[in-house]
Formats: sequence, structure tokens, C-alpha cells
Amino acid sequence: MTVTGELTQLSAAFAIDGDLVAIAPFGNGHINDTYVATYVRAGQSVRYLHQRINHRVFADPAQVMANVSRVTAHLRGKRAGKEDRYALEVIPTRSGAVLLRTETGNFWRTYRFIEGTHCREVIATPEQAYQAARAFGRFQSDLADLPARTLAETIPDFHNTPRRWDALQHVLARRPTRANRARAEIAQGQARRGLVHPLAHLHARGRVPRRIVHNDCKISNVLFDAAGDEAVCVIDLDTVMPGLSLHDFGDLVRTMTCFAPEDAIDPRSVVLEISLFDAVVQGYLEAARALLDKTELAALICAAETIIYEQGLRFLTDYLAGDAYYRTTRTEQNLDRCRTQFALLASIDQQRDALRRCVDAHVNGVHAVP
Ligand code: ADP
Ligand code: GN1
Ligand code: MG
Repeated sequence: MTVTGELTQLSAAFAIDGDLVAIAPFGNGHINDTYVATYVRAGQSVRYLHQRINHRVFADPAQVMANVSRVTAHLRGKRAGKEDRYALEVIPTRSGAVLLRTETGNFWRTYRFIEGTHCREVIATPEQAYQAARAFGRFQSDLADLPARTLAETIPDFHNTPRRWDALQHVLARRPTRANRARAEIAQGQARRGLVHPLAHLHARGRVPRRIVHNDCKISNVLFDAAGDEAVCVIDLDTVMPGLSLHDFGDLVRTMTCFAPEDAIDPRSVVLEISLFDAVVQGYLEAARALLDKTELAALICAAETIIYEQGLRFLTDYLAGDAYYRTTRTEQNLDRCRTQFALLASIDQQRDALRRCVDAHVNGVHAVP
């Protein structure tokens, strides 16, 4: 059955009253297939989001939805009646399931569409960076009392940087034809090998606590109020599972400290802006500081570098493997994405002292004006 055929099944399957009048692809996620659907009920339009879970990436979609249900219920309980757009709301099927498996073996879920919001692919102002970082920090701290064992590991070794390094070596050993085009990036990946282990060692030795974290804190995974810069809802909960707070902080820096898009064609446009970095640190610590221990606070910059590097390795590996994982819309997109990550690392190299001063000032409670 075609996707269009499946889409018409959804309106009958999910517990939505009203007639389906429009459905269209939505958003720019790299992993799932997302559609916005408009239903009309008693003359009123209501929108829902139907999502096909990528089951090549998430081997057990039922496990993903069990996690999502626990997390959304917990978040809702924290802010019941106060902020109605704070957490995603799962819409069940007519038989009460949170997941629909179609005859073709695809897995679909439905969320209420969060109206009056928009998603950003890039940061435009320090205020937005502050808001988004605070929202992800608040997300971590609101989940701190949910026992880690209640959530399954939906993708094993997700932020295991040594495993990501091994995956690159594995694809290189197959002598991929694209390796020629990526010679410079392969060399950069090798040159920064020193970033493979430090965070993984802290983790393996139990020096930093495992917490429930988001694991994919990129700018497009938080919805902003349409009328201003307020970050209202953290979305994309498929990878919420036990991990390190530092992994989340790393992704904040990776995606919110630079004005250029993740797939910028000219890596010279990729510059870490200290004013954005300062806003990220401020927003994140404002919401999560009480949670963090000394070792976590001391490792913030190391975490940022590790996650940016890891993401560079992941994009490079996928480019060499023929774009098997991330959605692409042009041939060199994964290579461009890899370049931006390595360019961001180079920009960190040039400003390391300023970043250190900024983190220290926030950690020690002395506000830095960069
Ligand atoms: P992916 O895993 O593919 O990144 P996401 O869950 O992040 O998928 O969703 C893709 C996009 O859909 C988001 O970036 C956002 O623009 C939009 N989106 C997701 N959930 C909602 C929602 N409940 N309401 C409004 N927009 C949403
Ligand atoms: C993917 O699903 P999305 O687009 O929000 C990926 C993240 C990467 C990100 C890079 C499950 O996130 O890990 O950091 O792309 N998600 C998964 O943009 O692999
Ligand atoms: Mg997403």
C-alpha cells in the first residue's frame, strides 16, 4: 500500500472525531515521516500530527511509545492546568493503543498539533538560545524524579562516541567510492581522535550520573510561541532514555551557538558566537543547575566538543555509506553537515579561553557580559 493509502486509514484508526479534510508532509526532521492533518468537527478545524516511526532506526516502536507515554504523563503531571502546551499529548487509537501497525508493517502514532507555535531550524537571537536551552534544562529537571529504570534504551549506545568512531572505521574498511570526495573530512576526523574517549571514560567509570535526558536537544526539537521567543514545548521524545546531562548540553551548543544552518554549504559561515554560547549556558544552568554535580559542571565544554565531534563522525559515516540513515535532499548534504560540525570545532579552538571564562562566570554565579 502507498503512503497515501495508509494516510486515509489513519483517520479511521485514531480516536479523532471529525472529517479529515487535508493532510500534508510537515517539518524537517531527519528520521520520521511527519504529516499534519486537518479535521473538521462541528464546523471547527482541529489539527493533529500523524507520524510514521522510522523502524529501521527504532527497532522496537512499541518500546519507544511506552517511553513517550511515561514521559508525557510525567511532564503533564508536573504542570497540570498551568501550561497546557508544555508536553506532547499522545492521541490513542479507537481501541486505546498508542501505536498503529498497518498491514504493510509500518508504525504510526498521533499527537495533538500544538497550535500557535513554530519550529526553528536555526537560532536568530541570544534570547531564542536562552529560551530553548532553558526549556531543555527544565525538561531534564522535571524528569529527575522519574526512575531511570522505567525507561527502555530505544537506541543502544546512542551517544557512545567510541562506537561511533568504530562505525566510521568499519565503513572506511569497505573502501567506499565516496571516500575520495571526503578525504579532507576523513583526515579531520582522524586528527581530532583525542575527542573519542574523554567523556566516554567519565561515563564508563561512573564519574557522572546517568539521568533521564532527551538525547536529541537540537534547535528544531523545541517549539517556540508564534507570537514571541518563548520556548513552550520540547518535542521529539523518541530518544528520551537514561544518558548523560552532558550529552544534552553538548547538543545545545552544537545547534544553538551559530547562525549558520546545520547543512551550510560554506563552512566559513560556521562561527561559534560567544553571545549565543553565553545565552545557552545561562538558560541551561538556570533550569538545571540544582541537578548537576561538580564533575558535570567541570565537563561542560568537553561535552560540547565531544557531541559536535560525534555528530561530525555520524554525518561522515552516513555520507560514506550512501546516505542510509539521515534524510537528505541533495547528494552532498551529509558531507556538508559533517563539515559544519568540524568547522564549529575549529571555531571553539579559537575561542576556548573565552568559553571557559563564560562557563566559569555562570557556574560561580558571576554574570559574564561577553
Ligand atoms: P523527527 O524525529 O523526524 O525529527 P519530530 O518529532 O522532531 O520528527 O517532528 C518533526 C517536526 O514536526 C518538528 O521539527 C516540528 O516542526 C513538528 N512537530 C512535531 N511534533 C509537533 C506537534 N505536536 N505540534 C506541532 N508541530 C510538531
Ligand atoms: C536526528 O530526528 P532529528 O532530526 O530530530 C538524529 C539526532 C541527530 C540529528 C542531527 C534518532 O535528529 O541524533 O543529532 O538528527 N536522531 C536520531 O541533526 O538519530
Ligand atoms: Mg526532530
